[in-house]
Amino acid sequence: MGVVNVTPDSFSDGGRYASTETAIAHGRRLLADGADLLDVGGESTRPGATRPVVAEELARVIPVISGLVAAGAVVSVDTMRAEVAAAALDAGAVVVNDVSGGLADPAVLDVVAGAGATYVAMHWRGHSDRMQQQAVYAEPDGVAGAVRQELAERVAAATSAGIAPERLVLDPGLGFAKTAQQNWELIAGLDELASLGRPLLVGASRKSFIGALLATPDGAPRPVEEREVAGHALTVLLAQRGVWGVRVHDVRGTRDVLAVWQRMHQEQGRGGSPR
Ligand code: PMM
Repeated sequence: MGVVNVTPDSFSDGGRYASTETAIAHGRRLLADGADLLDVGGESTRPGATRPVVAEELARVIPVISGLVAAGAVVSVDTMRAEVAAAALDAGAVVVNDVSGGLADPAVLDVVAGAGATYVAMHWRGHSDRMQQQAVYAEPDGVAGAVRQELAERVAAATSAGIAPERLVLDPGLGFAKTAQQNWELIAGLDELASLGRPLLVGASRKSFIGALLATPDGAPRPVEEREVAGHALTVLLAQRGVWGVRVHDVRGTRDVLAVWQRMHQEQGRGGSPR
């Protein structure tokens, strides 16, 4: 899943593709680089971000979705709002990627169910202005146990709204109400989420826990645009764990590392043993 943020303020690429034209051109490049799915979003979820009004979010994403659908892309809309989800599906999107898993605007679930679309429910505890205060997970189950439990509740809400279970994808929500330490614990405990029986999507690309991992000795985080190699290493590990998808900014590099992984996987499947 390639990221097309049509926002002035996303932490990872804020402002670079904020106009319709630059966003479409960026999406087309990601498509040419081998993205299976393009995720178009008009609201930044960086910690402390202020939300755009609905009309602004619509004006950002709908023309970009139409343009990318016309270019042959399979498109998802990254939104927490029912009105935006409905307009995006009308414009040709086929997936709704809701970082709130239906908590911010429960009517999203009805829109997705009515359209028969695919739904990505991410683990979320609150809007960006207050999510870092919510990064508290009780022992003994810790972050993986709590995220599993809270995602199970979102699965129940989505299916009771009429979304078919086979149209549901789950996402641990790295960086959303989670400290760097909790993100790593969650990645290590991914099998616990897989036990919910739904495909998993993981968004780690360029996030601050990678910046913190690669910080200088005096603690300066690695700049956003220099986190890609570590992200690719994580993609290989996630592929090995059997995730359904990765949400990334650098589609070309991701395709490269997956080509290596897939080739070796195929060889091992044929009985070859890597030296
Ligand atoms: N992360 C961001 C935005 N949308 N959607 C899903 N499903 N999973 C994520 O981890 C996720 C998301 C924030 O990152 P960005 O600013 O780079 O888009």
